[in-house]
Amino acid sequence: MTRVDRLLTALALPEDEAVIVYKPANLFYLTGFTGEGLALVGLKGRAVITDFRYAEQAEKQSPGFSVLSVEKGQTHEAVAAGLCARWEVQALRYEDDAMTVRTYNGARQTIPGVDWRPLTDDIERLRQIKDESEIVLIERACRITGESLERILPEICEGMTEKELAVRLEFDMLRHGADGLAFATIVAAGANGSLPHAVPGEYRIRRGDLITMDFGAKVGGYCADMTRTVALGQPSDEMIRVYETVRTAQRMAEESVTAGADCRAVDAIARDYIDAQGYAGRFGHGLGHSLGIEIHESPRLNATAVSALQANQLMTVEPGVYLPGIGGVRIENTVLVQNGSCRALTLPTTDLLIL
Ligand SMILES: [Mn+2]
Repeated sequence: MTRVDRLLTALALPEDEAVIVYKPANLFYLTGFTGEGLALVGLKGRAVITDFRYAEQAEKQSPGFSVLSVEKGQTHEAVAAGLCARWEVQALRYEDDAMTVRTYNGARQTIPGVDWRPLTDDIERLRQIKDESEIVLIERACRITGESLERILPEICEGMTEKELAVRLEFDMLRHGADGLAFATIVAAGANGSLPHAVPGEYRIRRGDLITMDFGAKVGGYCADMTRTVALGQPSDEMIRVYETVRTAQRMAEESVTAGADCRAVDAIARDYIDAQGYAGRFGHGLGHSLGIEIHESPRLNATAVSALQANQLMTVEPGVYLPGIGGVRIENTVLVQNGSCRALTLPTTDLLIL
């Protein structure tokens, strides 16, 4: 069963309806196509609509789809309108979270006579459960990410800027099989560590600093996500205590990740522990998120989550403690949810490493 088959089944799509797909991540998931364009799928046909630049690529990447190219001056929606007429489409399901108002208004004019019905998160829900081939790619991305950290750790020295360390991690991942980066690398040293999403800058690492590195490789279109915090020279007793608190919270939460576990309860395990150690309010973000084609996917592990985990979901488990003006610690693994347990795919130790 192809992914499109699974979508059509999940939607119980009638013969006279079709799905129009704009969102790059959904387009890639359903068709394999990585260029610009859109897809139209229904019981009567499957098409990728693109332009001359990507037509040959789409033929290669999207077996089972007819590939249509726009003529000069023609819109993708005009081509879609022709297909809708031929397939006698009465209603189109569309990505109400992704189409801009302008695209939506234009498409309604160009494809007349159809009802527009929001998909909400129907495609994203399918994407939550990874298949074998997706797990292999994420596993590979995580392995490259972890090995890059281990290769670069010995290079970290006093005076190195955050930006230089970030570039070294990125170059190493790309040299060792990553196709790209899953997201913009975070390196935050010393007091900058209190900024969960710090942008690596010109700050020069000093002895006694904790250094938080949050980064990931992308392989075959799939993301890895890992954070480690290490010390250059002996850190303060205060930061060692913060480190051990976060490490214990991370381990406790990760041990609770299993198919059937309540997403909010998993978050609470880490949060309650951190609060009880005297850091209430200093762990100001959710415990984790799913990931795959996109770096942030559903479900989430946080205080408002309502779902339960399922086998073959990928989750991050990433508690942190942030002390403004002093520094911070975050430790993050990407894990594969299984029945009865989970398996960490990011392998470097979470012991405090003092370089
Ligand atoms: Mn993350």
